[in-house]
Amino acid sequence: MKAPVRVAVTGAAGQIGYALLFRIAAGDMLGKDQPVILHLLEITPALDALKGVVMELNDCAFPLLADVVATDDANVAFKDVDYALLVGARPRGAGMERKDLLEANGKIFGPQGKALNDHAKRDVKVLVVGNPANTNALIAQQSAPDLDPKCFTAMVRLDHNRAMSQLAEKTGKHNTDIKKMIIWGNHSSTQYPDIHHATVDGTAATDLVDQAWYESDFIPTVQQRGAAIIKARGASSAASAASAAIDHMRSWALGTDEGNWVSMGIPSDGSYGIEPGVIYGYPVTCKDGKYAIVQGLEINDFSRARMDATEQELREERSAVEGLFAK
Ligand code: NAX
Repeated sequence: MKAPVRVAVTGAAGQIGYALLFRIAAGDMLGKDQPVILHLLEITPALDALKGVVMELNDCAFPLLADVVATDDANVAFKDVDYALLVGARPRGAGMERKDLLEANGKIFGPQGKALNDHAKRDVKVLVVGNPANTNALIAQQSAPDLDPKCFTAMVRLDHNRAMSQLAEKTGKHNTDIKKMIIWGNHSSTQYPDIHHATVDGTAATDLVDQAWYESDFIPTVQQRGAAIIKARGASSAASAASAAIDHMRSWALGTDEGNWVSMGIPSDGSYGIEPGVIYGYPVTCKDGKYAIVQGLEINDFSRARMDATEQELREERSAVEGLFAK
């Protein structure tokens, strides 16, 4: 059996946390041969609830769960961690403008970035789930000057999975038949789900669906899926978000399948003409614990306009938070 790795989860007593921790402890994220020590971070008022979650984790008697650390101190939560899933965030309150939301989250992700900088393993893999995920990831990254900027990623995998599921349903195939889906840009309603490179059971997706469906049905459905779930369930996506977080980390740590790729929000290096530095959804392949942007894809005018629109939103978000990086 391998030596245990340390996995931090913030917002651990929240609804995504509740759907996430048990799957990590069961080995779904890092494999059935990889023991884990869970580091759970919550705000002080949620520590009692967190205690209950820890009791349940223990009651599962998971063979792979080596230990649990539960705390309200980020310096303890991120000590020596190999993986960090930043789920806890400040939700948008009534009458809150986007700027207020970014600022409130800056107060969370700045200090957490600094704590990761000071305490985490040097090759820590950080996934930000808490919204606005891309810009929260940027704040944490900019507050961690001693860590490689590539350690910080944001989750667009739920959007990626939603897009695969929609295309599978439309074409009467299974989601395992869908390859090479892409979510470009921000995890927000400006995200661009791109099927131009996708295949369905080996056939180009664009040969199987018409442009009207793609433009007027598929794209808005994927972009607004989160809102549709809130309307139906009376609560935001939790199990599917947790599942996507598991998928994101698993791909990053254990690699992507040959002949396929996944979408990850990562620091732009200027690929595809995107402003360097913003955390942008890209198609990536992963190998040996590292991700690489898929290069050389042809981008038509339809895609270009949408990729630029979501980039513009990320540039604006970045301008709004530039003063919030923790030093
Ligand atoms: P919950 O409100 O159920 O849970 C959040 C938890 O975070 C709470 O227990 C809270 O006490 C804790 N928390 C708040 N501030 C904290 C801090 N500074 N340190 C540690 N813990 C803190 O929300 P949940 O439904 O679990 O969603 C969590 C986040 O995921 C939200 O920001 C949500 O918008 C975001 N989502 C992101 C998605 C994505 O695809 N990137 C999809 C799902 C989800 O909407």
